[in-house]
Amino acid sequence: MEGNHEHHAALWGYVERHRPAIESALRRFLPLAPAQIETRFNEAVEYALFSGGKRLRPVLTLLGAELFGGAPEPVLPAAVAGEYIHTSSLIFDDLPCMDNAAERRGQTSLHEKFGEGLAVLVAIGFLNASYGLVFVNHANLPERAMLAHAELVECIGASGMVGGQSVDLALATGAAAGSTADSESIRNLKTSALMRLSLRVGAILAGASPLDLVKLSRFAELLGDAYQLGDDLIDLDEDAGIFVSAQKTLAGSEGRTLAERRLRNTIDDAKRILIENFPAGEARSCLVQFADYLADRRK
Ligand code: GRG
Repeated sequence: MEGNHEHHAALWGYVERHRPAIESALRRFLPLAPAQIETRFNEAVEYALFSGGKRLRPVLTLLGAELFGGAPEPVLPAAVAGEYIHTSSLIFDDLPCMDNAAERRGQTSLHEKFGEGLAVLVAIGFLNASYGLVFVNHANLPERAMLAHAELVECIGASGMVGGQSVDLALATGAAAGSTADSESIRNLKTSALMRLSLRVGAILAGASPLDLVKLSRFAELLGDAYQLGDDLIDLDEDAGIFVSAQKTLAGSEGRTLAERRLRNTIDDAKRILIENFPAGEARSCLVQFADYLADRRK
């Protein structure tokens, strides 16, 4: 990521400029238990949230608002919701009953450090804290806030992240039907659903039209696809030489060159949607660079 900074100057400038406000909003709405509850819950909440996340989802919400002429400050609480949902999903995903990961962001995973029970409670705490955040600062725009809230609920649910994770779970245990496992849109559901939500919530609160929102969704879905294709390429790098393992990923089965070309095409399609539909300006430039960043990133 560091090496790409100069190519994505507008985006990283934007991220750096808004990072202090994002971090303080993340702290402001932290789901902390009252002081008389003397467990390690609050320590675990802090450990889960302040462990080096890039805060891409909050940035998408701010950009979603700015793309439609909205100011970033009023949507900061809604931006926080995306990061809380993300944090919650990572905690769930790392559990032994899911992906069983001992590490996250180069550190001991939450359940390894604090125990599975507490990890589940912290994940639910973050999820619960996210639901109301789209209403903060928008009491005077209840229709927009209610629409944003409905999208948030749907994003987490059976047709979004929870359903998407059930596919991954089935794949891991070998229980998925072939057609489900191969469908790329299903495969990307959990990643693209939250990117789409983060962007759209900002746009909805800033007053974007239904047609604008459709275009934005298409852009976000392509971003999710690009993220997944990038992950597959990273896995290929890591698995180089281990044929069987590489074969399990889409990139492995189709070949590296094909995967690279598909990633390129996906990013080009995503950028074209932005340029053909939305006015030039800082927000659009940042989103274009966001797409480029996903195409270039390597672990
Ligand atoms: C109920 C919210 C909820 C989820 C349950 C477990 C689950 C369903 C979904 C898992 C979702 C998951 C782990 C998706 C992959 C997410 C992903 C793309 C992570 C990497 O995101 P970055 O690069 O990470 O933004 P940082 O570390 O920067 O935050």
